[in-house]
Amino acid sequence: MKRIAAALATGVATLALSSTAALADETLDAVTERGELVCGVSTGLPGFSNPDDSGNWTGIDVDVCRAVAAAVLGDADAVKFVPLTAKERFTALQSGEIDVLSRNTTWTLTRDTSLGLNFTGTNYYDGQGFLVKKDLGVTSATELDGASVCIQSGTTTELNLADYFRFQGMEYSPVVFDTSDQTVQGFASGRCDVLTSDQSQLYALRTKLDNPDSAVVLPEVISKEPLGPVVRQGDDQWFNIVKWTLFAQINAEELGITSENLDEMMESDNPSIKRLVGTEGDMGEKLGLSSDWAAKIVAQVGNYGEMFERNVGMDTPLQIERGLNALWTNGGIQYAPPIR
Ligand SMILES: N[C@@H](CCC(=O)N[C@@H](CS)C(=O)NCC(=O)O)C(=O)O
Repeated sequence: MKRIAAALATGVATLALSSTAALADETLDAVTERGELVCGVSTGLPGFSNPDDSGNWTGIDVDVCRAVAAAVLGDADAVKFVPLTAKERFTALQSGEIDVLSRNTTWTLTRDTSLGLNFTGTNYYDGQGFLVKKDLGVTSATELDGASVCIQSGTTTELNLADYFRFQGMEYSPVVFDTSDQTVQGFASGRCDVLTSDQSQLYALRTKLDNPDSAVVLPEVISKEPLGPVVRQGDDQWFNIVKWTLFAQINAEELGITSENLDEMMESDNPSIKRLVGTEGDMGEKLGLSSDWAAKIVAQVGNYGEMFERNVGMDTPLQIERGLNALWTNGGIQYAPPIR
């Protein structure tokens, strides 16, 4: 009896192992063969993922895709961007239409478990806020009883809004849209008193108003919205590659390695720098990549700080301070495990 049970258990273990083995490496192989990474992004959100008139995509989420392409294919431009609404995004990843989802997506327990997906990290720490017309004279979210609220379907924003109003004992009427452009148009044309979304996006959406100064962001932040890249469950190698791409950028900032000084850094004697840029050790090999995988990321996309400043920082129309997204050594919470 015991022997049968043991044999059965071994059989089950073998079965489990071989099915995992069948899935392993699938995405890396597919991307390498295709010569292009397929990345799911938003339909258009300044600073995060936004196409210009000629179809060139920019933003901090777009740069995450470019960094993965630099690490895997050695070319940050070898990316096909697939614009997705909030409602479409998870199905696109589950079905294999995209290799990575990098679309201001909040990491939650439900999404990390029951959707069959894995969040790989946080490229932007956000929180939900409210944008109101200045002439409404409202200075706090607690004064919003009875308001109509423009909101996007299929988001954590919808769920947090319901929680917040219920907990405050306030009423509201939701005005629901599918894309951010529709949501901001709804707000601009007076369909609602208030627009709610992740705070970073409020600043981005405000730039789309005819007169951005006619609207103000209220001080309350009603939720935690850690936004990050997502992959399918079942391909641990790909999960590691996407996860360590962002960690490499954060570590590069911490070590002072930038796209500008990378050549100098290739000559450094600092063991941590040597491991990151690939002049010592076999970190790339462990990921199934070349030894200069992280050097390529930094050369072509930059470190985390460069990526942040270029897309959403103080010199951009969004003018967002590093705040929570500063490195842990600088009063923020961006912290990456060591490359060793
Ligand atoms: N972070 C939240 C909200 C994400 C979201 O989709 N927000 C809207 C705010 S307007 C957006 O980004 N829309 C961009 C688009 O329509 O493509 C989530 O993961 O559910």
